[in-house]
Amino acid sequence: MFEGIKNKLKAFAEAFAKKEEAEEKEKEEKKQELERKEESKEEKTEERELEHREEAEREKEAKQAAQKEKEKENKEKEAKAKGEADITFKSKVKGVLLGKVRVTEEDVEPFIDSLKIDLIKSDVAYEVAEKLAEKIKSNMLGKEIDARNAKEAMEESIRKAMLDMLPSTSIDFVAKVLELRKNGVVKILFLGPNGAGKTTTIAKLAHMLKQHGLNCVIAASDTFRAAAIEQLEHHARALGVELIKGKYGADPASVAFDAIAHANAKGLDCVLIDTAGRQETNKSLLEELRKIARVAKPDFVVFVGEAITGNALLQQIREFNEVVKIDGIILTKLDCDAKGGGSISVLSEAGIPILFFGIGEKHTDLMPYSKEFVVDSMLGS
Ligand SMILES: Nc1nc2c(ncn2[C@@H]2O[C@H](COP(=O)(O)OP(=O)(O)OP(=O)(O)O)[C@@H](O)[C@H]2O)c(=O)[nH]1
Ligand SMILES: [Mg+2]
Repeated sequence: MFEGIKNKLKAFAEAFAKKEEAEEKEKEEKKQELERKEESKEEKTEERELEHREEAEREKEAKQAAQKEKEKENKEKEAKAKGEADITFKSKVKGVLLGKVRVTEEDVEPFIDSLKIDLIKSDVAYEVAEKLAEKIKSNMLGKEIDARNAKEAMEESIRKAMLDMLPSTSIDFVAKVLELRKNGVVKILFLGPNGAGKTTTIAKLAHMLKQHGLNCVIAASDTFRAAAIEQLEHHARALGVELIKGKYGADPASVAFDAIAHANAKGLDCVLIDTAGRQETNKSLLEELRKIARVAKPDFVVFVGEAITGNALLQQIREFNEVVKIDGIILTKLDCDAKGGGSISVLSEAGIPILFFGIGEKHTDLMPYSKEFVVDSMLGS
């Protein structure tokens, strides 16, 4: 769990312990008072018994049998009365000792304000942090919690608020490809910023699709970055997947076009089109991307972004989406993302499903979307 929240939970628990301490003290005083009252009641009962016995001694022998009977009756009554007194006393004490504390606005307000700042520091977008804080507050207000478990109650409330904000399901990628395959070769275009993990993710997906009996060809449409083609050749060889490449500096759209023609001719199932990384601010490179999309006419467009980009991720996605409509997102390097807030922001605000998370460099290091995974990687499971 990130440090900020950890500290806040600790502070919250301490504040509650103090609140409980004060209440415990008050309750202890009440308890002692109740006990005192109970003791004096018992003393009076004993005095009465003594009087009875003295009176009985003064009675005639003839009345002794009757007196004994009466004493027996009295004793039974007293035992019953004492038992009842015990029950009410015990239940009162029990209520006092339960230690439940109702969460008030006063308890929660200072915590929520600083939690909002922590969320923003952890890459949660401002508007998302605001919404989360409101949800956490309303989850906590009026709740009766055991003061000893204040930290757990707050943590649970944060977890619930986050889970409520995230979509429950995403697109089943393999099922989607199988569905699109009915209409011909499935063309999937990958785009995103420099070094985000596009090429590695394409290799991971080629492996996954192959495992499901789908044969792919990869289009090496990054003809720009040095060693980009060799990098793909290495993956393709390891996976036993075909690769269509051009020369460095060649038109990326024409490489994509050749790969599609190859897949059609060979009866392959899909074409995975790799593209060069580009920043969302570079107009001419974005224009080039538009051209690739115009030529390849992809059935599905995947944005590959790094979870570690944090707050800027949402803006990146919005800019790319203006150029070529994005159908799904893959967030990589979750294994290196200590903060985790970027994923939460994208999921709740982008309105585009996250298909997978990249969780390492191996071909199998791809994890299907699960909101529990996102929240656990932020809060710790
Ligand atoms: N830890 C980790 N590393 C990853 C993940 N995905 C990719 N990488 C690594 O990130 C680096 C860049 O990955 P690439 O696949 O070359 O990224 P790219 O987006 O194709 O890069 P450009 O084509 O240069 O824009 C490589 O060292 C990958 O091994 C992931 O999920 N976790
Ligand atoms: Mg690449």
